[in-house]
Amino acid sequence: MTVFYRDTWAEINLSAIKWNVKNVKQILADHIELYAVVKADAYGHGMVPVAKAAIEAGATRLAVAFLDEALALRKANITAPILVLGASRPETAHIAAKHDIALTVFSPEWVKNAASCLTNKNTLNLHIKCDTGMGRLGVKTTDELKQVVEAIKSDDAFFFEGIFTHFATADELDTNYFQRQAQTFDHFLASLQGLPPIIHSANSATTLRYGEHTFNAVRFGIPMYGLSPSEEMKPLLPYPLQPAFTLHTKIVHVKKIHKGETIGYGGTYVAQKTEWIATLPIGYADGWIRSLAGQEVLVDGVRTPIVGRICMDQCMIKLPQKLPIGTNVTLIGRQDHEEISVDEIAGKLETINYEIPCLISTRVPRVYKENGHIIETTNPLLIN
Ligand code: PMH
Repeated sequence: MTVFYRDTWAEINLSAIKWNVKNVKQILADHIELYAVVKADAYGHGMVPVAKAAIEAGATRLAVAFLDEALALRKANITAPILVLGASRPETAHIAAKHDIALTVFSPEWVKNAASCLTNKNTLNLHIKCDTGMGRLGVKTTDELKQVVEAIKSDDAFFFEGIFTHFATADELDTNYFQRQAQTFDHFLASLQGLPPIIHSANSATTLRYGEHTFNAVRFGIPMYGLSPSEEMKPLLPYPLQPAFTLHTKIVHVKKIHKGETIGYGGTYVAQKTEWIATLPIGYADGWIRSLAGQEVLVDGVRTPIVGRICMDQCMIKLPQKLPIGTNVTLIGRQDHEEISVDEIAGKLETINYEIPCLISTRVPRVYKENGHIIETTNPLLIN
C-alpha cells in the first residue's frame, strides 16, 4: 500500500459504485450485457479499482476510449471483454488482437489496412460505429456500412462482433432528436444481411429511460459514479444514486488578520474586520481551478468561503473561528448535515458534473473505501 504525505486526497467509495451497478442490473433484462464505461481513468475515479468493483457488482464488459486504456486494464490482469470506443490506428490492430481487445471501426480502408498487419494467430473483434446524429465517429450511410461489413467478412482475422451508435440528447426532456437517431439506427440494422452478436445504442440516460433501446448491451457511465446524466433527468432517475467521489484536505496554517490586510496573489481579498484565515494544501494544479475562488468548503460542519485567488498548490479560506492545524476540510462531500456535491461544483463552474472528478488531477491521491474501510491507496507521484 502506497502512502502520501500531503494531506489532500480524494475518496472513492467502491460500495457506492457497486450499489449503482447492482441497481441498474435490476432494471435490465437478464440477457442484457452491461458495459461499465471506465474511460478517462473511470471519469477521474481510478480505472482499475472501479473496473474491478463494477465487474464484481455484475458488469459483464468494459468500455474505454483508447487502446492504451484497454492495455492498462489487461496489465492489471482484468480479463473481462473490453471495447475501445474511440478510433485506433490500423497498425495497432495486432496489439488489440493479441490482448483480446475489441476495436471500433467505421471505414473499409481501416479494415484493409489493419488486415495487412494482423497475423492469423489472434482474431480481432470489431464493432462498427454508426453515426446517427452525434456527428463524431461512424459510418453515415447504409452503403458505407455495407462496405465495412464486407471488408470485415472478407478476412478470417476479423470477427464482426458488434454494431453500435451513440445518442446526443438522451438526457434531455425533448425526445425528438433522440427518436430520430433511434430510427436511423433501426434503418442501419435493417440494412444488414445478418446481425452481429452484440448490438448497443444506450448510454446511461437511454438505459435509465428507454428500456426498449437497450438491444442486448448498454454502455453505463455517469450513474455508476452516482451522478445524474443531466439536471433534467434527476426527477426521472429510477433509483437513488450514491455518489462515489469526495474530496478532502486539512488545514496546514491558521492566522489572524486585521481590517485592511489582503490575501493571495493580486491582493483581491481585503479583510473588512479581524478574521481567522486558514491555508489549505490544494490548488489549481490539482484541478481545484482558479474559477472556484469564492466557492464554499466544509469545515467543522459549516460552509465557509475560499478567499482570494486560488494558487497552484494552495488556497485560503475564512474560518468561522480559530481552528487547529490538521482540521479536516471537505471540498466535495458531507460533514454532519451539510453537503457540497459534485453537481454544486459543476454549477459554480458552469459545466457538467462529468467534468469535475476528471478535473481533479492525478497529483491528488485516490483512497479507495469499501464498507467504510480503506482497501487501497494510490499515489501516482511515488515510484514503488
Ligand atoms: N458510450 C460512448 C460512446 C460514450 O462516449 C460515453 C460517454 C458513454 C457511452 C457513457 O455515457 P454516460 O456516462 O452518459 O452514460 N462519453 C462522454 C463524452 O465523450 N463526453 O462526455 C461523456
